[in-house]
Amino acid sequence: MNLLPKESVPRSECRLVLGILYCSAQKALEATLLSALKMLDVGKWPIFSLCSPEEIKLIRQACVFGSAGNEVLYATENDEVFVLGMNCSGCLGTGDMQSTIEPRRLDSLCGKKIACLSYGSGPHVVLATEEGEVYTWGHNAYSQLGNGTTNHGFVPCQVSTNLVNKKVIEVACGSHHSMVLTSDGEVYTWGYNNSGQVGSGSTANQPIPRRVTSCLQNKIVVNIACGQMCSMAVVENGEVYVWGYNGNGQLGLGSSGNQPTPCRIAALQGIRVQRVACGYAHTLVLTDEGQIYAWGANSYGQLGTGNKSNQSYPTTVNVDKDRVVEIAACHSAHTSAAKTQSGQVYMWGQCRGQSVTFPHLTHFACTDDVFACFATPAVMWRLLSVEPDDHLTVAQSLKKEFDNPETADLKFLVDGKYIHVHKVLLKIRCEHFRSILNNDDEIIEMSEFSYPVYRAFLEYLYTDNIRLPPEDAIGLLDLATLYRENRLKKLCQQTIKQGICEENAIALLSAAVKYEAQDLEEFCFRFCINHLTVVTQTQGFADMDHDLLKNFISKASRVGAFRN
Ligand SMILES: *[C@@H]1O[C@H](CO)[C@@H](O)[C@H](O)[C@H]1NC(C)=O
Ligand SMILES: *[C@@H]1O[C@H](CO)[C@@H](O)[C@H](O)[C@H]1NC(C)=O
Ligand SMILES: *[C@@H]1O[C@H](CO)[C@@H](O)[C@H](O)[C@H]1NC(C)=O
Ligand SMILES: *[C@@H]1O[C@H](CO)[C@@H](O)[C@H](O)[C@H]1NC(C)=O
Ligand SMILES: CC(=O)N[C@H]1CO[C@H](CO)[C@@H](O)[C@@H]1O
Repeated sequence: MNLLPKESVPRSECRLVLGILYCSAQKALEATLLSALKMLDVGKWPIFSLCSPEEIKLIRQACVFGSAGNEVLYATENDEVFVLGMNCSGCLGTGDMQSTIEPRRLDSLCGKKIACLSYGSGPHVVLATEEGEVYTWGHNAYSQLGNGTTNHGFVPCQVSTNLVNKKVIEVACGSHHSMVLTSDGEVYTWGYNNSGQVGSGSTANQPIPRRVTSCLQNKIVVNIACGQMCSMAVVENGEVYVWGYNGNGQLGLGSSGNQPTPCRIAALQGIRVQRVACGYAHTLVLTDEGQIYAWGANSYGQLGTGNKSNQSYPTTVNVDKDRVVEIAACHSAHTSAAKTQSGQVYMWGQCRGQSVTFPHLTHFACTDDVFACFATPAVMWRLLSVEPDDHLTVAQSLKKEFDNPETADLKFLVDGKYIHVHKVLLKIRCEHFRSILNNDDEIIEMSEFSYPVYRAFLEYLYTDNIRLPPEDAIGLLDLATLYRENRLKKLCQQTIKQGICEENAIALLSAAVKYEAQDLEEFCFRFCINHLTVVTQTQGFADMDHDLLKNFISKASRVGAFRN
């Protein structure tokens, strides 16, 4: 016999506590499910360990950058922009030279929705808003901020020269030069031009945005990328134009001479390219048939060709039988990554010090994680974003419609309160309603069950789940038995088991016996035996039905509860 004295809790309080516990658990679960739908997964980026889980929950866009992944800029769901980390060259845009271990708000960018962002090695940052405005800050020794000076920019400043009335939709940075693409397919560049990466035809640095013309003059550009000191543009018809540094064959022209102006990659004749991605000195393109071509430096196997010899011509990369849908590279790293249509993520090139010369299948779900875990430096190849997704699944839509008087065509009146439902849904979901509901029913009065029980039952038909405290679950178990809803019966039993306490154990046991729930009866019986001293002192025990009490004592005696 269990002789340990236990404090007994009055029945009503016990029920209240269980109800509260139950409700708060349910709320937490719902919040988790909801935020999982649109939460940014930054778990693999070490710098985010400086943010609290609450802060991380609010993040919708983020970019980790800098020479060692020690700087980050992020935007929250309220369009607030924060920065965190070292302050190299004022690249945090906070207006001072302070590094910060706590997120600091960039007031001047708050409320502007960020469309895209890129950064150089200085670092300098180039950001475009959804309105198409461009802001720059950070390192500026080569005029890479595009405002006509070479003073470092400690706060974000809008770049407007030559971009007035232009909507910028993509940005790309090399080590020290900047490039933007406008909605009408024009490309503008500025900054360091030691190798012709500005594409203007001279090696002087370019202090303000300058449209890249020559053979791009009449072309519509749809995608841009920068390597460390080179620039690339994909045009509407799938051709690729390249300019700048070419010492490792990264321009794919079959030569190693730098190009001061855009030049079409003739070797890709007949191949329609959709996207281009540049590593430090290598290039990847993705074709409209889901194939990858690579060229340029290959000292770390970043071309994925199986050896380490540089290639100055495009070479096919065999990733997977499946079609590739995304390629990833970053101007500061020698790492390459790709994602296939079925969601497989591959990586190759420099991977945590190793040289991986063939595409290697990873366990990651996105190419971003390859850069978080394997690239040197570990920085983002793009602005990481979650798409705001307000689509509701069929299940979520139905859940929302439960007890909605606006769309309902039937009400139940229970204990003087209405519950609004939809006939067709009840008929689809429940055999009982299929047989009893008539087309002209509008109100049905219900007196066999209490309001919480009947409401929980109807809600179950919309959600597959039950929400009620364990003692009401006894009533629901009764209902489920009557309506022959076996799954609901199981859920009730589960709820009751999870809610059993010394105060309610006898009541739950009696219910289990009454509704012939043998498994539950056994469970409640075991609980009573394990807490016999306290249970036998409860009101529930005093009120116990005579036959049930006899059975209980005889069964308890058989399991040895009264031995001493
Ligand atoms: C360019 O930016 C720098 C750094 O923010 C600033 O000092 C300078 O006044 C700006 N120049 C112009 C012409 O806007
Ligand atoms: C950029 O560099 C190229 C040569 O590499 C040079 O011919 C051109 O004039 C430079 N552009 C500007 C705007 O100075
Ligand atoms: C390939 O390019 C790399 C990267 O710049 C260079 O260091 C290396 O010497 C080149 N290899 C060959 C065989 O040319
Ligand atoms: C390296 O691989 C490429 C592509 O398969 C091939 O064309 C080239 O000949 C190889 N180089 C060496 C040195 O094996
Ligand atoms: C407070 C702090 O860390 N300041 C540093 C910011 O960065 C500059 C160089 O970019 C350093 O000189 C400062 O010491």
